[in-house]
Amino acid sequence: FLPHLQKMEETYIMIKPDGVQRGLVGEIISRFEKKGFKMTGLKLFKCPQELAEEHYKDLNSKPFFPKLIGYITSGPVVCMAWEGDGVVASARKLIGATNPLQAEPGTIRGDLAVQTGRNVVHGSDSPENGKREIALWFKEGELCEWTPAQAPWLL
Ligand code: FUP
Repeated sequence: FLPHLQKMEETYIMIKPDGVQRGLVGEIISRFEKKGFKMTGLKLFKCPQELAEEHYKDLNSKPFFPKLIGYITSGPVVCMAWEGDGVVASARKLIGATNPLQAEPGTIRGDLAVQTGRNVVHGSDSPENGKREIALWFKEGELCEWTPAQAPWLL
């Protein structure tokens, strides 16, 4: 058992096309940075149809599925991988409820969105899905292992 070789918990965060179109990229990234999580992947990317369908495959029987795929593939998204203890649940708290009208003020959706179908950001719902989604959206070599130089106040 080599605990130092165990990978830290990670989550896949994606700024959806409305977030990019509305110029909210910096604002959204900033919330995760300020919280103190570590970014390990970042790219602007136009999502192909098949990838959108694979990412949301658990929802493929829902009536809103075709609209959801149309939305996600309508323009570039910002793909991110973030790492840290408890990052999956914490990121979902920062993001807020799926329906932005129910999301608490102070959360990303609570502050910046009004429609479920335009809720500006995605976050993985479990550590397993975090790994699955990072593997789905990033190629090997696109992720960056690094040690923050001067952040003892966060560790
Ligand atoms: P979340 O984990 O908060 O992103 O929510 P879900 O996985 O339940 O839903 C994924 C995406 O499907 C949401 F971000 C928006 C879309 N959706 C709808 O468009 N209509 C619905 O009724 C529910 C979800």
